[in-house]
Amino acid sequence: MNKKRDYSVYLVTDRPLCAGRDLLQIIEEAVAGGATIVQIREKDATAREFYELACAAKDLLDRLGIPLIINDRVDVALAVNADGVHVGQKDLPYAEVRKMVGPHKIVGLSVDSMEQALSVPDLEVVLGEGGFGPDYLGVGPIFPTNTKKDTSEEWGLENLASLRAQTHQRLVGIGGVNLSNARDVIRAGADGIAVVSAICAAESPKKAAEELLAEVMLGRGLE
Ligand code: TZP
Ligand code: MG
Repeated sequence: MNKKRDYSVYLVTDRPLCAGRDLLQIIEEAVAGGATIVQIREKDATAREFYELACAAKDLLDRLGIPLIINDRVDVALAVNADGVHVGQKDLPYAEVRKMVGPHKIVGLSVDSMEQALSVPDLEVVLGEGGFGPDYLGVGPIFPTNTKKDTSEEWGLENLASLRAQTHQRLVGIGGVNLSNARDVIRAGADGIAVVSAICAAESPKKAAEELLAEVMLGRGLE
């Protein structure tokens, strides 16, 4: 199935934040509420644990028609035939990842600073004709967050808006994004919001995703 690539409400998972609840259940509820894409992010899992969780998530998200992205691990993404992979500045370089997964998978790249965001390589040079850039840049943290400890300095809305004015890349804002500021992140120029705790730790992941999607629509000037 050709899944729609929609970054509006991008759920990034974190099992410790799910308070003992089943991750697949949380994903299913979030998608029922309006999450448009899901990234499995496992910082402490073994390769086998990650693989098994990713297989189960792939089955579920294929049924729901929602893209599955794997954080960090290109091998796991390939093994489960995920829809894409997300890498940061300490992971394999973007051009290597693109070579490994081919032109059709989604590849997202985290950028920690304006300098990094504006120096995403010209991939026609790196990969030859037909080489191309990431499907989206993960820009963050936009606001303070307790979910990721080793973050760079916060971007803030002004820097996000400034980046928007200087690049045509698709931008997804992450870090401290919740119901109170999601609309502002979209207004500053992000194409979507990525959230961890705002959905994983919510009492109702479905309601949380529903409300976040409504804020994204309002940020775009749509009801
Ligand atoms: N990358 C930058 S900030 C962050 C990641 C994975 C964590 C965001 O978590 P939360 O709970 O949405 O602030
Ligand atoms: Mg990473």
